[in-house]
Order: sequence, then structure tokens, then C-alpha cells
Amino acid sequence: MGHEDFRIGGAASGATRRGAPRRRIARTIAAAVLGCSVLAAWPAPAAGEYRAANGLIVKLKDAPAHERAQALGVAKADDAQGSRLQRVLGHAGISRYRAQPAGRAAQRLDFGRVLGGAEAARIAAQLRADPDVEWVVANEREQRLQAATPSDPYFAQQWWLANPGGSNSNALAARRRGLPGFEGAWALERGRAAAIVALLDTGITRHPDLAGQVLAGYDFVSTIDYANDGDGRDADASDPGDWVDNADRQSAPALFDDCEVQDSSWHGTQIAGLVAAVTDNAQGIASTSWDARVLPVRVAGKCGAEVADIIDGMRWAAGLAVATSGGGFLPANPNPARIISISFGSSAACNPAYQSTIDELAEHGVVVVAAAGNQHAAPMRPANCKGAIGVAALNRDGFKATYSNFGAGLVVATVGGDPDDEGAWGAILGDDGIVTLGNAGRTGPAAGGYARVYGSSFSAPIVAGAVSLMLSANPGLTPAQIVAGLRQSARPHVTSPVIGACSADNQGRCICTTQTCGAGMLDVAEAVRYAQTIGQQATFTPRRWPVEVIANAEVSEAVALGADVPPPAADSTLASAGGGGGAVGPLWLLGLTLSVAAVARAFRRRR
Ligand SMILES: [Ca+2]
Ligand SMILES: [Ca+2]
Ligand SMILES: [Ca+2]
Repeated sequence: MGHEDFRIGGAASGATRRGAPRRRIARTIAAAVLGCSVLAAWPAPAAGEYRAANGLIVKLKDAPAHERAQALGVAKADDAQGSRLQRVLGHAGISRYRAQPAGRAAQRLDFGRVLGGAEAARIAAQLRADPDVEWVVANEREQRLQAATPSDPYFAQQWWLANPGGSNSNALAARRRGLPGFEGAWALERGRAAAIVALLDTGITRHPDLAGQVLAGYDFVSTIDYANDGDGRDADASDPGDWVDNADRQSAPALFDDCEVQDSSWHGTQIAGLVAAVTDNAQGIASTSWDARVLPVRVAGKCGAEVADIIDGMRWAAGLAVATSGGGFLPANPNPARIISISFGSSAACNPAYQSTIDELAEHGVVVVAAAGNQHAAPMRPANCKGAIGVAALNRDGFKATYSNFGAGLVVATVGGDPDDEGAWGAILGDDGIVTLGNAGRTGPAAGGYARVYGSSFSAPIVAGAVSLMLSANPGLTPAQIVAGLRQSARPHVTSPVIGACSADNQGRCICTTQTCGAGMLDVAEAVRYAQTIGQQATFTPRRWPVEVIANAEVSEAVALGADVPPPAADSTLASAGGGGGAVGPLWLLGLTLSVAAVARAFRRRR
């Protein structure tokens, strides 16, 4: 039992008590053991309470700081602390150990082997009982701050929330080079309630996986013929359904002849689920921003949304005064949003109504995130307005989804689901869509359900969720900083020797550039790091990402089928709405809504 084999650290490098040579210390440490017979008598802690530890860290009462000890002189400090430590450990039945400085005035005790969790806890308890000991902690190995996998049962199907990764040697299911990486970003920031996202959409339905996440919004649908709730603007943003049936078309052909007969979309509920479904509640899905709140601003009834309702809805969402026809103002929004997400638009240039509103919102610190559209053509308005965060849709490999619009002026691109029944390449390269909340009602609302969806409609709220995390990390970001952060943090668009660049002659699945799909692919963890860096008054240095090159047998097989020509949009302002269905997995709930449609709608003004 050679107590002479310890060294107490901190006073001077390499100093050893009583001059023990280094090699002897090393040999002794390697052979050091604790007397198990002594330890066995101590009560065991509850299973799982402690982790294995590479020794302990002990602070003796009144121990001088290491710098102070050095000033006092090596030998003196060593003697003073060393003998105390030796006595304390001796009381605990420990005679073989090595001590090194740790922290300001503590000692790390190395027993030459890793201690089991229960064993470390027993020794720590024994030392703690000594009146000469101020504190003891286990020298446990800390973990990378990877967010715990949320408990939501459909999380496993939410491939788009996983971290980016994979390579050409992987099958499609494991190729995730186009993903935004929310799972990794959650280690930095999971979102806060103050980071409110206003959803300008069809309103909201009740859903158990939205409990507590939805603020009181407003219904801006002013044209009663479309509103479907019997009145014009009102304080209830509930979604009564936006179905269009033959009766609508026959009774009012002038109003509905541009609208396909279809069931209610529950588009607003689907988008709310992406942003703020209750996460880690062992129910349904996970969302992008765990604790964010959504503000439902109903602007769309049957067949679309009118520009006047959209701009008033945007301004109200931001907390600005909205005038009424009676000469007064609507009740102010008590929960102003800094983020407005809109997945409605039309194929036209930005107009002054949108532009002046977006400019005004920016002066109040509010950003507008807008879907590029699904006509595989030029970006729609308001995504094409200056200052708007226009978003193109990618597939999981990082190239453009077959339907997505593309062109100048977009800010960033991210996943939107890529239908396996659209375009020549869909059967080989399509994915199984974005799983989100839905509703089982065909016309009016019924029970909450779940849906698989595709469309740039869903890429925009995914970016809005990312901005919510950015503002959670740093509420001081300005709109210009948010846009700059999304651009600077984005990963470069993928390239490919076999897939052509997006162009007027190649509108389906194609390779994005900074000219066609924004600055790059959304990277949420980097966007949050940008927000944190700016918050510390520091300069953000963008990472130098490698450019992923997409080339493998599967991609070549798809390319060999000819150009990926998506189905033509039925109308220049109306997205084609595919039908579809099918089983989506054994865990699926009864009453599931299947929405296999690109559901970004457009509205063509009729008057
Ligand atoms: Ca109404
Ligand atoms: Ca209403
Ligand atoms: Ca959930």
C-alpha cells in the first residue's frame, strides 16, 4: 500500500511527492486497484442513477487555488494538501491513486481504471462524509449535446427532420444530402414560445397534437361566398373546410369555375403541424420548433385567398392596426408575430400591395417566408417580392423537387416532399412525402389525423420553423440579418454529372444553382449558430461545406428514362392537385387523412 506513489498536482508540473520518478508513477497507476472488500459494504444506489466515471474530482475545504499553491512553493503546498488528501482517502479505505490538479483548487483522483457508476457513487459518498471535504463529483464523460430523439411515434417516419448525410453508395432511404438537419439544430435550440409564427392560410382545426400551441388568431376572409363560415371577417380563425363540390360550381360558376372539385385540404392544419406540433409528447409527430406558437390568420376560403385579405392579415399578424370599413380598427393582435409564413400566391410579378406591406413589416422587424410555388416555373408572388424569404422545394437528395418553381430572387431551398407518382423519375427517386397533421373530415372538420403531403407549401413553413429557432436563439436579429443568416449558413446546392441544371428546358427534377433556388440548401444548425454568433456581437464565419456530387446507379437509371417532365399545371395559377392514397405504415391511425397532393393554391382575381 504505497501512499508514496501519489502526486498532488497543481503546484508544479512533473513534481512528484518524495521524488518518485515518472515511470514509477505510470507503472503504479496501471496497477492501482481499489480494495473491493471495503467498497462492497456500502449500499448500492438506484440502478441507472450514476454513470461510469474515470475517477473523482475532490475539493478539500480551504484548499488554495493552484496558482496560489504555486506561489506558496511546491513542496509546502504538496505537503499541506497531499497529507490531507491522503488522510481523507485513507479513511475511505483508499490507498492507491494519483492526484492531478483540476479546476481552480480541486484535485482529480485517478484510480488507474474506470469506476462503475455505483462504485464511483459509493466512494464519493464516503469522501463526502469527511468533514475535510468540501465537495466531490464523479469525473463522468459528458455527451455531445445531441437532442434526445423525441418520443413522438411518427418521428421515425419524419425523415426530413433527421440530420443530413448519406452518400452515393446509399440507397435512397439513407440519402439525406438535401435535409435541413433539425435534429442536430435542436441540440443548440429547440424553440421558445415567444418565437411566434403566423400562418396565413385556411385557418386551423382542433388537433390533440396542437394542444397549447395555437394562439388566438383572426379570420380575414372577407368575401362571404368563399368564406364558408357564413360571415366575413371575424375573430374565429377556425377552418370550416375549403372543399369545392359540383353544387358550388353549378350554383356560382363565375366564382368556382377555376376551382377543381375536391375535398377540404386542411392546409392550415398541415402547416401548423410542421411548425409547432407538440413535440416529445409520445403522440403523433414532432415539429420543427418544439415550443414555438402558431398564430392562425385565416385568409383562404374555398378556392383561394384574396390579396386584400392577405395584406391585412399580414399587418394584423405583425401587430399593426388594421382599419375597418366602419372607420375604426380591428382589435389589436395581442401576440404579434415576427415570422409570417404564407403558402398561397399566384404566377405574377410582385405588386405594390404586397411590396409595400412587406417593406412596412420589415420596418417592424417582421419577415415573410413564402413558397415559390408548384408550377415548375418562375417563382410566384409574394415569394418574388423584395425582402420576402422565397423558398424552393428540394427532394431528399438535394436536387429540385419535380414540381417546384425556380428562378431569380429566392433566398433558400429545402425539402418539400417529392412525389413518387409525378415526373418520369418519380418512381425511382421520389420519396414518401412530408408527414404532418391533418383532419379526417372530407368537407367540414372531423377528428384530427395525419397526412403525407408534397409541395413548396411545406418547404416555406419548414424555413419559418428554422427562423423561429433563430429568433429563439437571438430575438435581436433584424429581418436583414435573418435573410443574411439563412443565405450565409446554407449548404451549397448539390451538383451532378448526370442531372442537368434547372432551366426553361429542364423544369422537373434538376440541379439547382444560386441563380435558381436561392443561396443554397437550408442548414438549420448553422442558421442557429449564425443567430447565436450575431447575438454575441461576433462575426459569423460560414462553414466551407464540400459540394455533394449526386451520381449513382439509381440516379443514372432514372436519367436513362429521359427528361423528368412533370405533369403540366392545369392552370397557370392553379397547382395540379393529384389524388392518391395507400397505406403508409402499420402504426398509422384509424381515420388517417391521406393527402398526396401538391396543395399550394393560387387565386386568380375574378373582378
Ligand atoms: Ca368569417
Ligand atoms: Ca371565422
Ligand atoms: Ca407530437
